[in-house]
Amino acid sequence: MERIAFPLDGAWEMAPVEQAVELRWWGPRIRSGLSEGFPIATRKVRVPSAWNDGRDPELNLFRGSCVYIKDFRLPAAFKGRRTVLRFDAVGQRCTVYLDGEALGSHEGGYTPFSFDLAGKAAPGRSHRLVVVANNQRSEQTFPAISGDFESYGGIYRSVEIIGLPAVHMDKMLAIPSLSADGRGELSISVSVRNDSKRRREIELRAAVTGRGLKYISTRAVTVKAGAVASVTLKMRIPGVSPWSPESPAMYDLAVSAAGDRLRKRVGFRRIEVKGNHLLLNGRPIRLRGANRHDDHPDFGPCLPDAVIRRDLELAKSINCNALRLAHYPHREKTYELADELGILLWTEIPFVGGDVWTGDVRRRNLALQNMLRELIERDCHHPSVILWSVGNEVASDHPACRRFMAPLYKLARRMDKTRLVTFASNRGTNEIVSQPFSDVAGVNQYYGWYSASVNDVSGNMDSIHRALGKPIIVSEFGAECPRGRRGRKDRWTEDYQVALYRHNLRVLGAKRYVVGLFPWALFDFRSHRRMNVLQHGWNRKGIFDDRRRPKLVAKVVREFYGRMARGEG
Ligand code: ADA
Repeated sequence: MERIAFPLDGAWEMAPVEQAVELRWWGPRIRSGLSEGFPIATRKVRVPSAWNDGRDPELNLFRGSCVYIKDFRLPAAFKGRRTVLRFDAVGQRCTVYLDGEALGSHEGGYTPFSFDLAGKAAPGRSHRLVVVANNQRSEQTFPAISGDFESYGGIYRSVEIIGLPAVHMDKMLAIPSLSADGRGELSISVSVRNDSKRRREIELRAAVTGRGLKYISTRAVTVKAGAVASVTLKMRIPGVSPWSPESPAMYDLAVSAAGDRLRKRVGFRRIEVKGNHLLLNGRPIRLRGANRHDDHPDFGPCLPDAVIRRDLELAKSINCNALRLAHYPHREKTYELADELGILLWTEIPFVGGDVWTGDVRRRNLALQNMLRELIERDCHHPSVILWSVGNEVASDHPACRRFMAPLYKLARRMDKTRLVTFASNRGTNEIVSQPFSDVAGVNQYYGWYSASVNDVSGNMDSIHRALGKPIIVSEFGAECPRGRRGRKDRWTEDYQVALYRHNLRVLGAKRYVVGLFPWALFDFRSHRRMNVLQHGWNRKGIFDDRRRPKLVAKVVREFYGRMARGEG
């Protein structure tokens, strides 16, 4: 018996409510989804979508809670199955109720989570699902107030109910890499649950196929009635083609247990740091990158697959071989396409700013650990991902911050020994987190934009490198201008952006300890913090504008990265 899915995307009812007051007064009605008599009448929306994606002017600036209501009946095929309600992501935190009863809450707007509906939902009955989503920011949230991008709110990725067979796999982590002798390595850890009333002896089977290869590994597993068995399967596969940006060789992985089957696409590559070098499959590589936000003027954070593909192709068109997915996990399709198109990824959790040594520090650290765990669980099979980043521009010159970040590094390394761990710092030589913890140091610098002169780039980067003693990825540099604004009257012109890029690329590209360049940013992106006369709610540091039209600087990057790719940079 295979697992089945019942999609809950499509038409939902939705109403905005003010978090503090209305949830207290109207709580019981809201939890039950009794929309008649709600403080604000419900409206029809399509899930997935974000309420502040720009399409509804009334809600575009709303930072608060919205209630989503959906009535559904499960099809007969769900009879006798354990059912699980799965959200691909809800921005930014939510509480979920089924038929008036709380199923639980989730914090973090970018990764999947699920609730067990065993004994709570069955075919033949009508059910009411209520989701209260909230997108407010404070110094205690992740991202915090200072985060320079939109906090999208709502059910903006897919929702479904999954019907599981009696024996099924709960969670699967498949981590691929490449051994020094060229074998494909795959570590598969999975929990097998037996919901039946008798003990089951099953065969766990993993098959890797593709490119003329078929490699199968099996393991006998005994699971008592009502119990869960955790199993790890290690495969060492001869004859694989290594994955790389030039040759992104992908394979199909199918893991099955008593009829339940999970599929993923995997690829095999090795990433390491040796001295001042970054090595991909044993050979030095320099990352020709850019920073991308998961954002679009027409779709907010719900970019159609074809638009994501086009974004990645645009990155390749300016000779990028890498992207930093700032500052949170992007839609999973992005990673699938990066695998397929051969783009190396830096991916991170939304630990952006925030006052990390006040309030309930422990609770907030656990919330971040959970975001990191969910990111690694979701994306650890993608060969494109080479760097887990545990944050951006936090107060990493402060001892309390170092203590706060240590568990995040530890968790990433415990879950995945094959990737590098980093974070993006803007604390220059005062940095006390990258030095002890990062495999490669991420450095954000805006010489010539926010600070002093662009001529400071070289000396300052050398000082940072001396202080940290490890290879550096310049994770941000850039200048802002609306596309088409020309001249020399001030810094906000395409001409100034070009000059700043030319200097940074030339100076940083010549430093061999700089193993990656990630200009800020690939595209202009929404940010309501950005309200000066030239911004109107957009951060305009893109190489392309919000509609993906190139600025003059696109040619500068394309030519420089082209030379770098040919080994001339
Ligand atoms: C910071 C931050 C980015 C971006 C950038 C800017 O370095 O990490 O999120 O907002 O500044 O444009 O100022």
